[in-house]
Amino acid sequence: MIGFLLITFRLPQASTMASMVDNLFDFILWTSVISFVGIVFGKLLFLVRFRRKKVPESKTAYITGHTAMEMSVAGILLVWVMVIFYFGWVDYKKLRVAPANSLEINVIAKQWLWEFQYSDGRRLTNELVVPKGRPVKLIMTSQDVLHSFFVPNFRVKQDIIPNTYTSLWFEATQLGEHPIYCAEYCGAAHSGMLAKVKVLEPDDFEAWQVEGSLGPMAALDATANAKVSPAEMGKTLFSTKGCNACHSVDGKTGVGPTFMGVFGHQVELQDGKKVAVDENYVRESVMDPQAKVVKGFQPIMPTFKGQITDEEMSALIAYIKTLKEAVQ
Ligand code: HEC
Ligand SMILES: [Cu+2]
Repeated sequence: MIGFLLITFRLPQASTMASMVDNLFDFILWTSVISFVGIVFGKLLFLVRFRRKKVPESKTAYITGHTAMEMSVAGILLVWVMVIFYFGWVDYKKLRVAPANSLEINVIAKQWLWEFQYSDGRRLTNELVVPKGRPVKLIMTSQDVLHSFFVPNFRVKQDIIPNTYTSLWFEATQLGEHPIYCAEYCGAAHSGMLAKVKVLEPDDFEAWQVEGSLGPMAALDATANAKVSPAEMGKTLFSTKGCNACHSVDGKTGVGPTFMGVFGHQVELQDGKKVAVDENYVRESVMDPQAKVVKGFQPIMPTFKGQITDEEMSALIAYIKTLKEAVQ
């Protein structure tokens, strides 16, 4: 039986999400199996019990309906669906909201490979190294088409969309290597868009960070060897791209708002609406400045569309993030 196969060939539960997702899956599977068996069994029973006989005993009563029975069937189904909904909702919230102390890693997906960028400037291709027992938040974008980041052993999956950031988090519980797949058809070599997550003990992870192994592909990349962190690169861009003409980083208001302490907070717009300053908001503010204009400022910021690459954008965001601790 399918259920039996699914239980027998279960993938390793290698993250804190895994058992949560599996439990809900099992609940849906087994309640469905039970009701399927019940329905088939009932049908067979009725088939035999009410078959046409040579000598009719008596005519079956003409039944037009049975309110109590109909309501109770509807009621049971409603409760069943609501239980699924409730656990789906609780799990979904856990899956969506990364803990505040997460280790942040940028992910760039492209035809047909994965690039992982750490806050210290380290980059890896097709290999993601993470510590065990610590939440990891991936901030992901695509350089070309739709992709989807999928780690079956962790039971996590998230679409990756060009020109916008999506995120995903997990906490690995099993050491070793776990495969990463692209789960959104993205062209000829989609099926070859493979990578792995390498989970290390926290101590080994720290040692790895210090030792500076850059991965097999990174050696080919001159900028990777330089190990400039995204935040440092962003700081440079902040003046080379001319952001500093209008924005300060020390709290002073200029032509534009200061960047000190804005990231992760709410900002009020001209129309009175409030928005959270996150990766997508910053990106939009730079690429399409007039889409959301901050209250008290003129809509005079020029667009930087076509002048800032995805990588530079992520670097600017990383830099703006570092300015958030300065206030409070
Ligand atoms: C000519 C001046 C000017 C330049 C140059 C400029 N900006 Fe702006 N920027 C503004 C103004 C004015 C606003 C506020 C009005 C608005 O939201 O459009 C703003 C708003 C923003 C916001 C939203 C801030 C908030 O507090 O919500 C971000 C993010 C931003 N700019 C990023 C940048 C970056 C990054 C650069 C450099 C690549 C840059 N800006 C260059 C004038 C400028
Ligand atoms: Cu892909």
